[in-house]
Amino acid sequence: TVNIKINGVDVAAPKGSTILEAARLAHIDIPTLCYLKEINEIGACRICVVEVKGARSLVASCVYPVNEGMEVWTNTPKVLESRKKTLELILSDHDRKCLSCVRSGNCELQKLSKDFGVDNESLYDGEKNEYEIDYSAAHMYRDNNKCILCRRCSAVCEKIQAVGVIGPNERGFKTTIASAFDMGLGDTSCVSCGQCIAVCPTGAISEKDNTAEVFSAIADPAKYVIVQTAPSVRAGLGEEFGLPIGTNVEGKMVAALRRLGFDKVFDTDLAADLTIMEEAHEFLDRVQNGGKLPLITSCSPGWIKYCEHYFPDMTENLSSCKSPMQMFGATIKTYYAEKLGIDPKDIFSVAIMPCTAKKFEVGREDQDAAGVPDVDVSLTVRELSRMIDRAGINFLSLPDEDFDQPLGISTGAAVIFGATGGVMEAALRTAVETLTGEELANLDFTDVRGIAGIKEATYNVAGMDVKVAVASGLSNAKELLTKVESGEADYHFIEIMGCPGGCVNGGGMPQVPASIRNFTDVRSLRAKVLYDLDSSMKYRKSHENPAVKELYDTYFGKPGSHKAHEILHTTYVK
Ligand code: HC1
Repeated sequence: TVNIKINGVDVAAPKGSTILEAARLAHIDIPTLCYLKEINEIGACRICVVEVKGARSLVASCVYPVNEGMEVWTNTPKVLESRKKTLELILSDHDRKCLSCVRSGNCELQKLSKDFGVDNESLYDGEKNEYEIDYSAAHMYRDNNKCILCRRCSAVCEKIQAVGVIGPNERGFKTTIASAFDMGLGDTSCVSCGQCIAVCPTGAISEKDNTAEVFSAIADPAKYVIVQTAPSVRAGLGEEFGLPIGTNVEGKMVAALRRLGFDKVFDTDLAADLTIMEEAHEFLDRVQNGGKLPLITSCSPGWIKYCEHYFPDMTENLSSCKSPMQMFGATIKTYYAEKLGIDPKDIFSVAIMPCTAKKFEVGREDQDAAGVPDVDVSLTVRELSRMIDRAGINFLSLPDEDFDQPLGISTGAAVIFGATGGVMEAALRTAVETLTGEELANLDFTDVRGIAGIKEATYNVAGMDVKVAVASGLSNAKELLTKVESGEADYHFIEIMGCPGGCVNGGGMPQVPASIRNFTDVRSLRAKVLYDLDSSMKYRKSHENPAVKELYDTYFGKPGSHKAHEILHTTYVK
């Protein structure tokens, strides 16, 4: 360790720590703006400056390493004045329409401005850049008038997602974050993962808001409006209402959706079980009949788009299963429409997702089993919380309610889809029991759990060694697939999720400020909600779901049947 003093207090910090990290050990939060741990450590914004004895000027604590005997002050008048001036300079070229900004109330720039007493936002007003808002992508917009050039978005896009479609253009005062040649984001190979939105400190990047369409559909007496909620939504929505990260709000979520006026509140989890039935069947079929291996999961639309753009030769490895969201939408507009005796055109199908790529996915080709879109609108968790606020629903005081039946019945295998490794574990539970014809003694496939970017395991199933791998975050997917392509690694079955940690860390989940995110394992806290649910559920295997059995018995026939293929499967572009 290294011994230093911060604000006169002795601190022993591990060698190699930065001042910022050492200060945390002394229970002092130094404010940051551009800093994102392990993603954007560039010391550029100068909000985290501190005084160090003997240093000629203030230093950026996020990149400055501690040395034995160092003395640091984090709150001197000089430090406070410097941070305030930095904020005033940022604001001089910033669109300050804060009242109506989508991030009002959870904007990191707004909070710092208040904390540091910025009382004149116009102090350094002068020449200003003005930018057109880029609405070209299906899932989001970028408003450079609110961009503070922190570069968190471009760092996450390039380093974590291996996509790299946005970055700094021009220099000096003219610097902007944009795509190559200032193309619209919709014209690039952006995969719609929304990780840039998750890390943006301001309102410069946000999902396209589709809440008005949903309010209109609910108000339209001619529409039967059905909502489904993804596994991860129950593990994140509470954060929007001030609950701690890792709180399960399934019951209140259902109650809120009912009070918003949806005709039926169903659970995407049921379709996750359906996905397992189809995908496990597809896997066994490919193994037994010499089909293309490894089979790769297809639930995550950001991953699918990445595969199509960056690994086109591997699209044949993708499972032909639609994602659970789309399977659910398709089931609603075929099976359930028939059951209700309603024209599928009169059903409005809404999905609440932790994902922005789902907004893109609803518009993909071959996602319209009944001749109309399987899902009409996909909303992020943030949009749902806006709807709840707008409707005056007091979320925290709601009772816990249950999903509607029968499409609200699900299993533990389904709810863990939201965490990286969950789809693999769910598939293994069903594939192993199908192959061996015996009940598994232990349902927990712990080798594929946890937030490691790449996980591998081998299971002996009915005499065959089944090699599996799991990757989340697209740079991890790239690393894994590069090895598969070169022959360095060979697997039978791979799960890939576009966002690091899986859907619990999706681009549509509540935004966690860097001050918390940098020092908290948000992914594991949210994933724990799902694993706890799994272990407490009555049914823990997809093939035991009574609603799924009923669907096959009365409608689809068998997994992989012609009808199942027509309704529940899809195609990809190369
Ligand atoms: Fe996901 Fe999925 S788990 S993709 O990660 O397969 O978004 O939560 O809804 O479709 O079920 C997301 C989550 C979600 C689908 C399921």
